[in-house]
Amino acid sequence: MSGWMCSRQAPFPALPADHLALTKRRSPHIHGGTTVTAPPYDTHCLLRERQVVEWLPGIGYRTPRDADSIVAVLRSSIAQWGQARNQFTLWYDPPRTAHLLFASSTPTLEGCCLMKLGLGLYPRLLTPENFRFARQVGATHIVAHLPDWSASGQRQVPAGQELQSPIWSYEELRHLRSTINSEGLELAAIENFEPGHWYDILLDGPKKTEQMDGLKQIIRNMGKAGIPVMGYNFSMAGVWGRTTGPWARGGALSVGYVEEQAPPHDPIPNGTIWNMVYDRNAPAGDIGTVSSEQLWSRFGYFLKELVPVAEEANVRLALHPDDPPLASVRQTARLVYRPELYQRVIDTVPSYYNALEFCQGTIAEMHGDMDIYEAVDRYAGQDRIAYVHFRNVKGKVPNYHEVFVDEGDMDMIRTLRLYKKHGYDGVCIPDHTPGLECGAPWHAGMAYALGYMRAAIRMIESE
Ligand SMILES: [Mn+2]
Repeated sequence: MSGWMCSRQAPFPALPADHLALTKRRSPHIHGGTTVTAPPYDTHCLLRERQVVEWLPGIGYRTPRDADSIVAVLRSSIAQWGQARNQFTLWYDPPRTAHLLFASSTPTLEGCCLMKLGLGLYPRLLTPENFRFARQVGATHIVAHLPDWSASGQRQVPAGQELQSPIWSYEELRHLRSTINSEGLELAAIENFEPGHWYDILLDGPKKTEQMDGLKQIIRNMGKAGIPVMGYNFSMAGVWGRTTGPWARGGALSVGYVEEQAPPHDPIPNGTIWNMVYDRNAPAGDIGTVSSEQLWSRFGYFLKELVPVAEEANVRLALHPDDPPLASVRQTARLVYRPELYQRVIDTVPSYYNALEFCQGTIAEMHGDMDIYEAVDRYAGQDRIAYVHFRNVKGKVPNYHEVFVDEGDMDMIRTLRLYKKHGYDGVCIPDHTPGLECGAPWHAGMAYALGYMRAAIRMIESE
């Protein structure tokens, strides 16, 4: 590999401004840290305060070459660096250039996986033991699922304020990320605002403007803390109506939506959003009907207000589709219940920072103009997937079951090849899995899914 290395002592060339802009746009995982230690090899690039200085003689952006051959060269180098346990992350921007980025807190990727393996954890699971569990099964990233962080008792919130969910401060977020970093992992994303942060944005209520200011501050705090993605679900009814049964292989318990077993579509009571109570003293009554036009209007307000802040903060907003993907639930319309509706989301405010929390399982449950493979191809091809929920399913709405990653309707390897085709370099997490029959059903289920994913990613990366 020496043929394309430069000397560590060589001066770094200045890059044109448009290149730096591209670099910043394509690298949400670069955070404004301090200069990092370059590996004890010849230096390719150095990350300094959100700037990448790149030096790849002969294969840089000035010399267009086939992206695959560049990546092949980088891969062989990375395999060696990985063994040396240096810290790096790789992405490439086909076909124009290839970059190696060194980030101060990005854990080592062993070998070369453009896709990263992650584990999603609820507040009560955000413990050092579970971080080590994630490392042990090969994950490098954590997604922190925080909709009930305040109410869970895991967060220090003044008495009586847990339902109102004060906005997450920079210090809290920094501490959360540091705790994860200290176990050798990176915090890839936060998933879901707390109901108290934004119920009147969803409901078009009197506190809408005030709560939008709060969301903007959260996004700024996340950017400052170096958390690159905010996953969310723009929905009144949230995840609703699912039942549990022995539907996965061997009678493993899993969830699903079965029309005959679903509860009645009663209207949503006042003071409740997402099946969570934010006001115990709300007046009697319910929120009534929310039409599709009303929902898209509220969503448009949300995006137009928040995306510019997200761009400034270098935090991607990532929308989860509706689960279950019905056109309406409890008399409230749903935003993304067909795969093509994701395009409407993208087109509402075109920006790299208006992105998707791409739930393969939910999309596979949908009817629509395209199947799951066309959906991956389309949205990965637009570089709008911030991270992936990688799970499998049998059936479609209104009757489907979640199953083990290797037994559903979807060819998961085929989907991975499509992510690879588009140079997808984000995180894949198992989302949920059936529980395995043992003393630790959740952990065993996750370990099974992550082991499968790790092997599959390795396999397709070497193709
Ligand atoms: Mn999901």
